Amino acid sequence: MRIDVITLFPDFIAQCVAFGVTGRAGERQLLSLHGWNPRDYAEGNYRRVDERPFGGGPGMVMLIDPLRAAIAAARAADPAPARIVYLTPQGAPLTQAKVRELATRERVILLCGRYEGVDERLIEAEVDEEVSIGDYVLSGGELAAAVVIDAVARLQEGALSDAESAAQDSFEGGLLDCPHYTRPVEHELGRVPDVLMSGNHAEIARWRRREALGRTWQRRPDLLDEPALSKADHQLLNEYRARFAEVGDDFDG
Ligand code: 6GU
Repeated sequence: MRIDVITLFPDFIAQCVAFGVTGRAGERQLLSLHGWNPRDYAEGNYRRVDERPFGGGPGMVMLIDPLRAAIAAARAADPAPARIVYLTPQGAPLTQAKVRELATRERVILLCGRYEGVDERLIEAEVDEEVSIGDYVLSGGELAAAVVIDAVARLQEGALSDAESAAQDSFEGGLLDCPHYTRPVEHELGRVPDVLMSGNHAEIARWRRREALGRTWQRRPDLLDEPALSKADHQLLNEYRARFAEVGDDFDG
């Protein structure tokens, strides 16, 4: 996959994804990342990329032409057609489903705004979709772009080892992830649930499913489509609820 990022801070994006799984995806050439700075396409001695908004008000708006030239340069660098995604708090919320969809594309161009935003005419002419990473305000799209790149990189075939397999991640089954434990079994902070050391794989899978369902019910009821759950899942969730009613969430068996 190829990702081009239109940003005033290309070095920041490169640094953000230079480590861990995303760094490795780059080294393995599963993902190629290219930054394009609109300032390099701006005119005049001052290389202006922003101006005051018509109608007045605070902040600055990014100019059409430097952005358009940077997008054109990015497009021209590779013949594959690119989807243009603008990172903005006005966008559709980023979900794992959206990440999966973007991850299947051959090419994506991420457009990062700074200041109050980007001239709306540039968005209308060039942008295919607008994406937000949550209901809070960042001072620019760069961190959001790094979030998209990370989430998409780890889904590229070969990016994760078996041990890191994405299949069991939170959200991949529409549920939050179950809790995890490692050595030592006994610690002053508590004991690892016995079932995880039983060697009984069916029981372990059942425990993990119950914890994932229970956590999702407790923490993110908005994600839980109860009517759509299987009979077995209903039973697991009811077990969790019964236990919760009895001992709260510090039960570990
Ligand atoms: Cl994509 N950009 C900015 N500037 N702020 C955000 C955001 C994006 N998503 C949430 N807040």
